[in-house]
Amino acid sequence: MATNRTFTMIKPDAVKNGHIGAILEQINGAGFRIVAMKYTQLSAEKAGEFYAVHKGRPFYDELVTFMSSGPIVAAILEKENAVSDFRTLIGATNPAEAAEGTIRSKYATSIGENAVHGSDSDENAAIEGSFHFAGTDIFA
Ligand code: RTP
Ligand code: MG
Repeated sequence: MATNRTFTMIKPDAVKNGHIGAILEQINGAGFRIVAMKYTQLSAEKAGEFYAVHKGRPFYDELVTFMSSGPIVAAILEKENAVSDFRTLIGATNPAEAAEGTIRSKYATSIGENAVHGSDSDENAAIEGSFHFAGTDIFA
């Protein structure tokens, strides 16, 4: 399997609850290398753009408000099979359904405030990575 990349955000709930260090440690421990990273806050406009695919869903406004409510950590991660392995590492969207030991099972508080984002395809990983980082911000 070729080495490839995924994109993640540690969401405002996990940042507020003091879990940045533990989450990054779990990500590194699972074999992902951080090739770009920043601590930032999304405007409501930027959060809406990032999650535009969900526009019209009942949770969209809540999601945009939540994702712009405080700072996040955004990062590009590299590993073999990155997208799928990272989705396994974070667990199901709803923490009540997330497998034991996954990041969401440990740190998410609800289906909306679920601690981390992970890209759902190689194509979206590339789009989401370039949404946050210029090529010169990436150090492979
Ligand atoms: P993400 O994109 O953040 O990695 O999450 P995901 O793929 O597991 O879930 P997705 O369906 O893409 O939903 C994006 C985010 O919207 C919020 N959400 N809230 N209240 C709800 O029913 C609901 N459903 C989704 C979550 O923050 C979810 O991660
Ligand atoms: Mg998603």
